[in-house]
Amino acid sequence: MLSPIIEKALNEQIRVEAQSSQIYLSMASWAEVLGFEGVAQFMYAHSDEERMHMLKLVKFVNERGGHAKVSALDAPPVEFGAFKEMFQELFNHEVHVSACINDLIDICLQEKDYATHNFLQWYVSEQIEEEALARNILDKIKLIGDDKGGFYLFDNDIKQLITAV
Ligand code: OFO
Repeated sequence: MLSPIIEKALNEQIRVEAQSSQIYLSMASWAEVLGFEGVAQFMYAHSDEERMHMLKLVKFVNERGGHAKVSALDAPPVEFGAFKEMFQELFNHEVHVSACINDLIDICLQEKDYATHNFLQWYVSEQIEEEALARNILDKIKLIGDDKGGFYLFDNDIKQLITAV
């Protein structure tokens, strides 16, 4: 059984994951409109992955006797400047999500909710991977700089970084 404090905190994380999915969907659409098919595919897949993170939390909350709630989301930006800025934003957002997970884990320890603490370990590992992936992409983009040919190759190569949802 979830305490009201844990239920509220998990519902907030459901909103964070849904918001992440929306932001990456908007990034995907922007990249697609600009004709960068690989980046668009990567972002669409990433958006799906965030939705899966959200659904996993929804199921957990309901299985533990709580009520997972679907809340309003902020509209994400529709344009992202340059790809370097877009991937920087993706990295910053993942760092923010990691901080949210850490806060959630703190609350679990305060509440002595070891079942939720255990469930959240999956998210801890996932965030390590996601931050590393975002950092890796950002490093590549910085190396490419203004080289259009390099970016064309990157747009093709990024498809290989799509992880199974
Ligand atoms: Fe990429 O954040 Fe979910 O967990």
